[in-house]
Amino acid sequence: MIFDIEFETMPREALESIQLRRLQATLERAYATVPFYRKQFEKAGLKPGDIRSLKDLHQVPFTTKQDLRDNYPFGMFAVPMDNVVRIHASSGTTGQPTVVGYTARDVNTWATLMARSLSAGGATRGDIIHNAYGYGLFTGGLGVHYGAEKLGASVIPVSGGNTKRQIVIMRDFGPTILTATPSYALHLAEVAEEMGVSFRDLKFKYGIFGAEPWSEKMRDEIERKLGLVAVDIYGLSEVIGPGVAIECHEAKKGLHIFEDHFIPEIIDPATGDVLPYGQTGELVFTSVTKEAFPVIRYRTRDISALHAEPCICGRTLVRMDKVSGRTDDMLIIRGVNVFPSQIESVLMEMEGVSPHYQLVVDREGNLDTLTVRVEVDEHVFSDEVKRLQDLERRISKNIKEYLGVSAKVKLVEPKAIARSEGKAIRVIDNRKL
Ligand code: DLL
Repeated sequence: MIFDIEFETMPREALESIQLRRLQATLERAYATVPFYRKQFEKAGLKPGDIRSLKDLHQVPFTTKQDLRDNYPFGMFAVPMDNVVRIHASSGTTGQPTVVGYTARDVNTWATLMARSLSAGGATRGDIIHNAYGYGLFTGGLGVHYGAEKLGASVIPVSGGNTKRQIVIMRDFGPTILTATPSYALHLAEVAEEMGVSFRDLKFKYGIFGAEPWSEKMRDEIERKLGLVAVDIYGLSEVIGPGVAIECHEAKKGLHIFEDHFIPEIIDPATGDVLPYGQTGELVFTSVTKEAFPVIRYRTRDISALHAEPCICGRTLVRMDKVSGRTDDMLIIRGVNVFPSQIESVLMEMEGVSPHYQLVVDREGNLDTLTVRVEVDEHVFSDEVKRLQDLERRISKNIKEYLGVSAKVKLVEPKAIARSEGKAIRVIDNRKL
C-alpha cells in the first residue's frame, strides 16, 4: 500500500517545483538562524535568494560531520530550545556524538515518513510490529515506534536485548512484522532455535531491516532462516533518522528516497563534483521541511547511486542503491581498497560458512595484514583439521581472486564472535590503536 499516494506518485515536474519552494524556505531560515550556515553562504559569496533553481543548490558549500562536531551540542539548531521537543544523538564510531533536535512538527513529519516507510515495506494497520531496534538516543526504536502508531498498526516496543524474552513474546503475541538491524535479526533466529522455537512457525510476513550495511546474500540467508520477506530501510540521525529511504516490498530493488522532504545528490568524494544518475559515489542530502535541525548538502559518507527509472510499485521517487559501505569504512590494505561488504559477499558464497564474521586489521612491521574471522556451522567445525584448513584456503583464494587482497582466514566455532543487539561491529582495526 502507498501511504501518501499524492506525494509518492507525483509527476517529476510537480515534485521538483515543491522541492524548490521548500528548499528556498529552508535556506532562508537556516541563513537567518544558524551562524554556521550564514558563514557558509558568505564564504561562497552567496545569499539564499541566489538559489533560483534546484541546480543552483550545487553552488552551496557542503556540510560535513566535522562541522556538526564543531557545533556540539546545539550549535546547529535553527529554533530556540523552547521549541525543541526531542533530542537524539548518534554515537558514531569515533569521538564526539552528533546531536540532533526536533520540533513537535518535525516529530510529526518523521512519524509520517516512517508510516510511509513501514507501509512500503509491507506493513498495514492490521499488523503487529515487533520493534527490536534500540530505544533511546539511537533513532531506530522511537522512529519505528511513532511511524507504526501513525500507520495504525500495533507496536510492541521491545527494544534491543533480553533476547530470550523476545522469543517468548514472538511466540505468544504473534507479531507479523519484525524491525531490527539485520545482524540482530539473525541473532534472534539463532536464539529461537536454541529455545526450540522455529521462526518459520511464527507469524512474521515482513522484516524491515537497516541501520547497517547488509549484502544481497545476507538478505537471502535472513529470508531463508526467518521465513519472511526482508526489505532494506535507510536513514541517519543527521537527516531525520530512519525514514529517509526504503525498498518497496514489491520490487526490493533500490530504496525509494522521500524526495518531497530530502533532496539527494551523489558526488565524487574526492572532488565534490555532482555525478549523474547511475554513477556511484557519496550520498549528500539537503532537508527541505525540517525545522529544528535543517541540513544543507550534508555529506553522509555513505556510498550509493541514484536511479530514476520507474518502479513496479507505482512510486515516482528516485531509488538509491543499497548502501554498500561508507567512505570511512573502506580499509586500505597494502594499497588495495576493501569494503567489509565485499568480503561478506565472498563469505556468503561458501557452503557451511555463517554470516557472523569480523575483520581484524593489523600492521606487522610496515605491512598491513587482514585476518578474516568467520564462524562455521557446528558440523563443519567438528570436521577434521585438514578439511577446515582446506576451507580456509578456499575462502582466502576467493578473496584474493575477487578483491585482489591477501587475507588470512580463521574459521572459528559457532558463537565465537560477539553478537550485537544493534549495529554489528565488523572491523577491528588495530592500526589505529
Ligand atoms: O542508523 C538510522 C536508522 C535506524 C536507519 C533504523 C535504519 C533503521 P545512525 O545511527 O545515525 O542512524 O547511523 C546512520 O548508518 O550513515 C549509514 O552508514 C548506516 N546505515 C543506516 N541504514 C543503513 C542501511 C540510523 N539500510 C548510518 N544500509 C548511515 C547500510 C545503513 N547502512
